[in-house]
Amino acid sequence: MLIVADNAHLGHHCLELDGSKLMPSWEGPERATIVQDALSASERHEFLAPNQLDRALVDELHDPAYVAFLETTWTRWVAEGHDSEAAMAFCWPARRFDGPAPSDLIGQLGYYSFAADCSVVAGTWTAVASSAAIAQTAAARVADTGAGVCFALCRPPGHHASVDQFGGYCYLNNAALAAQVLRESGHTRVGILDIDYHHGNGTQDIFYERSDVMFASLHADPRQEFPFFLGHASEQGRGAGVGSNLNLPMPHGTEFAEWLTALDQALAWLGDGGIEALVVSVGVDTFVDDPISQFRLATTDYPVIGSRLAAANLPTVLVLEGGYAHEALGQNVLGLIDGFEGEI
Ligand code: SP5
Ligand code: ZN
Repeated sequence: MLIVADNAHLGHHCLELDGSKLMPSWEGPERATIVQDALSASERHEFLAPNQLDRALVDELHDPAYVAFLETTWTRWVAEGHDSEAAMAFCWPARRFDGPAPSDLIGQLGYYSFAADCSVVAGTWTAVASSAAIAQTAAARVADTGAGVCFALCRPPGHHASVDQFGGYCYLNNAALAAQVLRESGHTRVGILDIDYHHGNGTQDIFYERSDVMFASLHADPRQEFPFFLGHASEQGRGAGVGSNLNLPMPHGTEFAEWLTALDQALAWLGDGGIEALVVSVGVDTFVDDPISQFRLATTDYPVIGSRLAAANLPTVLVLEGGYAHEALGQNVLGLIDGFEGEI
């Protein structure tokens, strides 16, 4: 398979509030290296570097003021004299707070984020821009060259990033950008299938009022799991988007048989919607030994998932999201890709 990847993410290693302690994030640079090593060990895969970021396309989906904020946060943080290694908020516009963006940097950090599981460090913007460019390049390969499938080895991940908020280790929404590239290349309706353990709240937010991009997500029930405040089955879209959003939340402890039934349901729903291309948010944090997740999928399940995705028989962009069990991460991603290519 064609894999779009590069090493510009290496300088992004941020801090995460875990319990009441700031720790190195579960989402670290070694994740992409592990996946890259597993894929390059198998000679069936070819690597391609990303093209330069199409910033105008980013500004179509995200608030341009938010994108400019992300680009300049670290420089502003340093200029203000902070000596800590990560820029983070401590105050967020929670329920009943509804004012405009403040002028103060720490106020803006709260305004433009929704969680304290990630932060902005010196290498964040370079990594975020590269990750988004990887998704755009992978989608352009599928759209322009007729490549049937391409894997975007994105880091940081993207599916929690909304129109104007970062969180959940995500800053720009890579899968949403891939879908928009496919739309603008002439696919009239595109489906996004999100199989990460966590709900893709950001992707849902970006397309919630659109019917030309359908969004289906399999995830841990938000009553039990991050991102907690979005991802319920009752969320079906708004305005023109009503009927174009499908959430299939499942309880902690979900086994593969039940999960696969939900996958087939989501694929059937997207198929009934008449999608012409597919973007998959590929999180492998559904793995039984994932350190922050509570589903029970096995390494042998990922090739089965890959073959189910291939059976949709659509131009497909696979976009890497979560997966934190380092010892199995490479094998799980490789298994999904090999299963997609019929190598099981
Ligand atoms: C892309 C993605 O998978 N983002 C997930 C973000 C989840 N962040 C919150 C994690 C909280 C982990 N707390 C686990 C404590 C285990 N000791
Ligand atoms: Zn996840």
